[in-house]
Amino acid sequence: MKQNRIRHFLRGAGMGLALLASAATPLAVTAADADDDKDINDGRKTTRGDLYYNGFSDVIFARETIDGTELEYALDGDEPEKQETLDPSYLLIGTYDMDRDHAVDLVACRFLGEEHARIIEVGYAKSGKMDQWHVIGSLGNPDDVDWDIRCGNLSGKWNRNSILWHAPSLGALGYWPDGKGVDSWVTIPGKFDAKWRILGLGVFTESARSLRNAQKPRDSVLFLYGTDTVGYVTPDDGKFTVLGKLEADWEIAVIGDFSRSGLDDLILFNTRTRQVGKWEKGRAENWKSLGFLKAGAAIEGAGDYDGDGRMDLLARQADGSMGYFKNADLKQFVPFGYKMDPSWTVIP
Ligand SMILES: [Ca+2]
Ligand SMILES: [Ca+2]
Ligand SMILES: [Ca+2]
Repeated sequence: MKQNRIRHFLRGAGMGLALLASAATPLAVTAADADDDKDINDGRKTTRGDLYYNGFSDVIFARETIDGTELEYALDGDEPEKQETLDPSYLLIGTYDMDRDHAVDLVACRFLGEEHARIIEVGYAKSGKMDQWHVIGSLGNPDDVDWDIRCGNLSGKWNRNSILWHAPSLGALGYWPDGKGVDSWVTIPGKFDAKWRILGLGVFTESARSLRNAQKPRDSVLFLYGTDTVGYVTPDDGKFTVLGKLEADWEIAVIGDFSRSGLDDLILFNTRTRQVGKWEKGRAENWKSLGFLKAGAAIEGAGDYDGDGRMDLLARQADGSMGYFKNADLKQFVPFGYKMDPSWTVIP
């Protein structure tokens, strides 16, 4: 598994409301709007990583320095442009649309209070603009529990993203649904201890269908259990379904619906042989080889970089050249025309 270098386990405390009750200064900030609970499909589709909603994925680069996190945005395949540097209290989570305008926002958390770990504030920068920071909620955190915080559509409502919290030391897994804060905490039943590591969120079940029979983008939590078992946990019942086992040197590189089945596929990478493969619809039984990466090349993410409605694989060549494999076809590399040093991480 390629680790996002910007991401690390969070230092924090306690779980959900029980945790909040024990916090010295409980905080709950929620920006609720009038139609908060409505489940509306407006027919528009959010493109992954698309900061300004034009149907072309953008690439967000970040790197950590002593002063904080440097950010650069490469819009629609153009050269990256420097953004303001975030102070070290920020930890980036990823790009998700939190205010339902179909333009993704940069979701992050901040460590506030004494020793910068006592309160975790989760919020988003609208369309990646740091001067438009919106607080989703804050979690009092007196006991320094490590939290892994993620984002995805866990409630199954159209175009609503939730904040997922996982504390292996407590075995706790739960989420703040639909852009709401700590008061709305939903526990996912089960004990998810240190054997459980989140790989990401994705759509792996076909059960969620709307009245119009269109697939709703409800995510499950993709986990690596133990050293080699990949499977997903459904948010309602905490049920774990095994998708497959990773053989030696294989890692999950990317989650995305490349085959346009409505279910997410898993793109796998072999760190020794450099082979790239796919578990179609996430299932190991649907294994397919996609080919081999050149030495020094790496898969960096996924999006629709040419705006044709199909997912492409973002890649970096050995010389730092950024580009994408059209439709995840390793024979069709399309360069963006700029290079990025590997010290720059791509934010999903
Ligand atoms: Ca764009
Ligand atoms: Ca947005
Ligand atoms: Ca495409």
